[in-house]
Amino acid sequence: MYTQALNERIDGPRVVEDPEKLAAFQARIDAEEKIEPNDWMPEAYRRTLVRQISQHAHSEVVGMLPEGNWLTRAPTLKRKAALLAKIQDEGGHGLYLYAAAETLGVSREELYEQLLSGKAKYSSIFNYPTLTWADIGCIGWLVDGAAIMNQIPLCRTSYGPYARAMIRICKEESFHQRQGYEIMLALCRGTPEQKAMAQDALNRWWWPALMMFGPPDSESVHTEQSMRWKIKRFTNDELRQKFVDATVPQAHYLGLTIPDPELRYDEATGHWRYGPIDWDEFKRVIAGFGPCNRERLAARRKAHEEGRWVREAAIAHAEKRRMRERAQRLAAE
Ligand code: BYC
Repeated sequence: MYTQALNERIDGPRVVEDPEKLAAFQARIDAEEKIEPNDWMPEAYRRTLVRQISQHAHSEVVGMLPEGNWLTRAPTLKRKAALLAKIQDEGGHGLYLYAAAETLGVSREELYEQLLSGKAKYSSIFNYPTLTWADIGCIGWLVDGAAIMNQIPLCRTSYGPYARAMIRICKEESFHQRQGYEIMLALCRGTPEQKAMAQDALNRWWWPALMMFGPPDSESVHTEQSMRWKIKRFTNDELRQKFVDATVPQAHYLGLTIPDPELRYDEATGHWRYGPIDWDEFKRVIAGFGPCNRERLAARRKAHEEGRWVREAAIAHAEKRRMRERAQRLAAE
């Protein structure tokens, strides 16, 4: 029943599935088997994956923009080389993820069109501006840190191509997080002005980083079903708590203050308890009204337009090659 209900919420006609097939599919999931592209799967499972994987891919390519803003202003050659490598990795992550989504019967062009038209979502975090060099440190430390927390469990997600893509992505994310933390460490050990810049960046990025994990479990539309299908292995709130527990001591090591007056260590549970998150801000940002939504989509549209001649040339070249090969084959016959 829940499968049918889910189908109504996700784009596409409602599909009524064969209960026997559904039960056999769930048994495979429960037995921790990986689902592969040619296996039977409920339509709602396929749509959920296309939605999540494509949003993830879009987040990677939009996520290149806030950091790209600092490439020409990186403080040293070494910093510039590391940042450049990180941004290129993100482009690569987008490509693996679009390829994983394509195994579910959608084309990359179709998915990209959904991003450019504003129909598809991408992570809320990339709609915030990067005002100082410390923001690049915070993106690596907090944004990639949150991404790792969310993505390590995705290496065990039930859909094979997604799980395999995530293994490689997570290795690279780990370097990204370290380079960010190292930027923060250098700033915090620097002049008082540099430390103040690090604190200011933490003040601005902390709450948006917590929002990356998605709405609270009580309001998360997809969590319950995605957990049953083992697409998600932890709920949004569970991952958010793991992130807070891992990150607070790192902030203390830097000598920085987390901008949350209600933050306190709970001896009984061993968890850091945090204050209320501004979910109205989150809703505004994912509805398209964050500080940089327009700018981000405009940049992606411009890049797509400027790359048109490359795509056309590649298609023309492939066509020419195909014709030549065909002519050679005919001549040989
Ligand atoms: N931003 O029912 P829920 C990176 C949407 S890339 C925007 O909990 P779900 C990086 C959600 O899509 C980081 N939208 O959904 C890159 C849904 O809307 P729809 C990206 C959000 O899917 C470059 C609605 O809210 N990571 O780290 O069960 C440089 C209800 O939510 C957000 C991934 O994509 C958000 N933050 O759980 C540096 C990881 N949160 O689709 C770093 C894979 C929720 O019904 N994705 N929404 O219109 C996931 O793990 C899950 O999709 C989420 C959401 C935990 C994000």
